[in-house]
Amino acid sequence: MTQLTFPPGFVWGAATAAYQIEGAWNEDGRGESIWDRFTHTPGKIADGSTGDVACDHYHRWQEDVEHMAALGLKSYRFSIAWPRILPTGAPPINEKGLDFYRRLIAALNERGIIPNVTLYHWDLPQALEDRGGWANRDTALRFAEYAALLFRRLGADVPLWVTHNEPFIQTFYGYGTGEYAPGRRDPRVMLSVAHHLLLSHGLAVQAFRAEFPSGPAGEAPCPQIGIVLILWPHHPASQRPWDLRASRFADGATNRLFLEPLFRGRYPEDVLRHFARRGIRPAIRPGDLQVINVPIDFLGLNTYSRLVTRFDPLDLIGGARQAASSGPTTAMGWEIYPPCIIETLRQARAYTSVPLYITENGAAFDDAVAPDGGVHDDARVAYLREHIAMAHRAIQEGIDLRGYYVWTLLDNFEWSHGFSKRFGLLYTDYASRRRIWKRSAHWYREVISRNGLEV
Ligand code: GCO
Repeated sequence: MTQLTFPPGFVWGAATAAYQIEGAWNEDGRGESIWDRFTHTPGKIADGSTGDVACDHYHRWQEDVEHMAALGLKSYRFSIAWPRILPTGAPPINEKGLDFYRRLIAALNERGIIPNVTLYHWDLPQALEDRGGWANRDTALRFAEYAALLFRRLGADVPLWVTHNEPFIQTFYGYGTGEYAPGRRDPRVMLSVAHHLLLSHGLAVQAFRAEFPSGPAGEAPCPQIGIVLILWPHHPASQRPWDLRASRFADGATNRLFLEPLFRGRYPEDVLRHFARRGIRPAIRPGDLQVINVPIDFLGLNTYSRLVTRFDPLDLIGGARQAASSGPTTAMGWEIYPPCIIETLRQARAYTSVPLYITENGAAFDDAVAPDGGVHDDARVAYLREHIAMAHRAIQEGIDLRGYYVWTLLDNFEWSHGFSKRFGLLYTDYASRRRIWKRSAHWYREVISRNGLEV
């Protein structure tokens, strides 16, 4: 057994997202979001469920904060539901919605748990989708207005702000394949959607700097702002040129399409060319890329697995298809591949020297409450142990990794899978909404209290 110790001040966290846990979808003035509309449309969600109640966190948030304190979390990453603040996407403010987050943030700060707040985890106000959603450039301007308002009202109490969570998922699943809200299958708008999401990020960061000008040189700014990307390490299914090309394209469409504009102020040529040949072009205006390329304070990375790609001539958009994985998988069918942590961090480091966080990592398994009342999720403990060990190796390698967040605090609404996939440290009993600590929660509490683990 070796003891792996993390640097002092390493940020141990857990993450959630508003629509996945809050419920109370039409309470206290909250407006309709694209996820409400989507889940209320029959056939969209595997088990026919919705986020109308979800984990009922909106009413049970105090209990949830107590669980976080008992776990010893140093930070809690969550998102704000835009339609709670601005029910139709634009002012006036719904003060009751703002109050909910104000109270949550205060309770976290009182317990020494750093709030890490995402402005957008996919729950666009439906009123904005009705005007074109992210395919409409105006949505980027509305987002900047919403962000500025939150910076003004809550900004100083939140040390870590995130503009977007995984613009890739919103772009491709929301507007390309339609598997996620708003459920549009319109590949022609995909690149414009990505561009408007990125533009809205840049505009929000500008608004943030206007509210919180940088301090003296050499001093870490507080509060800070960044973005969260999902990065998949890509591996070709074989060394044949067409598989290599397909894998390179998959990396371009998922990872480089976002990394390059954010950190180099340009889109990857090969990806643009690939889409242009299929008549898909982003609506870029002069000056946009400078806005997107605005300096940020940190980068958050979500990583779960890797993608092994083989060429597929029938896939008209990508020419790429994911090969079936040979190793063990999670309940999502995702290969368990711990080096995803270090490969993802290395790719990010090639683009930027800002501090990095793993803002999501975790696994779904078919957890059940045992006759003794416990949830013995040994597979999740093993998954987390191996992935956290990789995070430690990355730090040894000199990567400036500042924190690690488990996805997720408690079992919740897993998008188009509904409640059928459990990722939580805490088990949610959906009949009673009771939370039960899984073995992984007890284990993670130990990791946090020792600031490390044994492998
Ligand atoms: C995501 C989302 C989470 C998911 C998680 C598991 O990053 O995709 O942030 O909302 O629930 O990734 O699929």
